[in-house]
Amino acid sequence: MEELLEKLDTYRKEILGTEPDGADAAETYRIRFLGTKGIVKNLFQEIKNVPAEKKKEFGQILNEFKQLAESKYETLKDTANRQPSTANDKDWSLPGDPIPVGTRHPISLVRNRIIQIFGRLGFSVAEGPEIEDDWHNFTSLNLPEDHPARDMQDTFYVNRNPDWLLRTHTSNVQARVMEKQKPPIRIICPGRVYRNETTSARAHNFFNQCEGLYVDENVSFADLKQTLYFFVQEMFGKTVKIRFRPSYFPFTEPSAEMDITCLICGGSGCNVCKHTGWVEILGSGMVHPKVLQNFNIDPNKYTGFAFGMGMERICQLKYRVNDLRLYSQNDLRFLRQFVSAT
Ligand code: 2NM
Repeated sequence: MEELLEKLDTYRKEILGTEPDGADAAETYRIRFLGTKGIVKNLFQEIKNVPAEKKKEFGQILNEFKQLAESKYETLKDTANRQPSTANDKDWSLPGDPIPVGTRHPISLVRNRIIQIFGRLGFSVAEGPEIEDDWHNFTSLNLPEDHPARDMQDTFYVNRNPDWLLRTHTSNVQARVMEKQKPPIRIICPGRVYRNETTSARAHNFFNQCEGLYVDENVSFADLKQTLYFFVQEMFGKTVKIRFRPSYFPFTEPSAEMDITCLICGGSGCNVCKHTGWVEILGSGMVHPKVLQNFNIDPNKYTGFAFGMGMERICQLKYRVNDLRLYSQNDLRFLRQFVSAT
C-alpha cells in the first residue's frame, strides 16, 4: 500500500508537470495514462492486492487520480486543437510544400540567346539612356531635320525640354560608344525603345530592339551577311534560309532588309508571312560615312556594318506569340507558359 501511494505521487507529479506539446504528444499521454494497458488501468488492477480494510480508501484515491489524469488529457487535447500544429506533428517523409518559382519573360529568353550568340562572335553588350537628346538619337546618325522618323507622330518628346525625347531606337547607344571609343568596335545594344503609336495587336508604344555595330578596318558587306547568317542559324536552326532585299536607312549605305524562310508554315504560306513564305526579321547596312565622321572616325580608314531587329518579332517566330500586347500585360496565364522554355 505504501509503495502504491509513492507510485501515485510520482505519477501525479508527472501529470501536473506535463506541458501541452501538440496533438501527437497528447495522444502519447493518453496511451500512457488512460490506454487499455495504461497506468490508470494497471493501478485499478492493484486493488485486489490491497488489504480489505484499505480497499475503500485506496479506491477513492485512485478515482481522484483517474479524474486528474482525464482532465489533464482534455486540457492537452484542447490546447493542441487550438494551436497550429508544431514541427513535432509533421510527417517528415511527406514531399515538401512546393516553392513557387517564377518564369523568365519570353523577351528575356530571346535577349539572353541573342547576347550568347553574338558573344561567341566577339560582340559585347552596350547600354545607354532611354531618355536621350536629339543629337544622339537623330542628328549624329544622319537623320536630317525633316526626316519623317522625327515627326511628332512617331517620337515622344519630353515637355520640359524639347531637345529631349524617348529613344526611338537603340542606335543612341552606338552613337555614345562611337563618341567615346575608337575602332575596333564590336557591340550589340539590346533595350527598350518608344514610338508614339496607337496600341494594337501589331503596334505598341514601347517595344524591345537589339541593334549591332561592327567598325574596324576592312569590314565588308560579306562580313555583315555572314554574321547575320550565323545568327539566324544559331537562333532558328540550320535549315532556315535567308535573303537580302535592298532598302533605305539614313544611317547606312547601302542598306538591306533581311528575310528568313517562314518558321510558322515552313514556306507553304500563312498569315505571318502573308503567304509569301518569307518573313522580315531585321534591317542592316554599311554605316554611312557621314555617321563615322560625326564621331571623328576616318571613313577612309574604317568601315562598319550595323543592324537592328525587333525582339518581339524574333519572339513571335520562336514562340508563336501573335499579339504584341501580351509582352507587357504581365498576364500570368501567358507568362507561365514559358516555365521550361529556353
Ligand atoms: C537598323 C538598320 C540599319 C543602325 C545603324 C547604327 C549606327 F549607329 F551605326 F549608325 N545603329 N543601328 C541600324 C542600321 C539599325 O535598324 C533597323
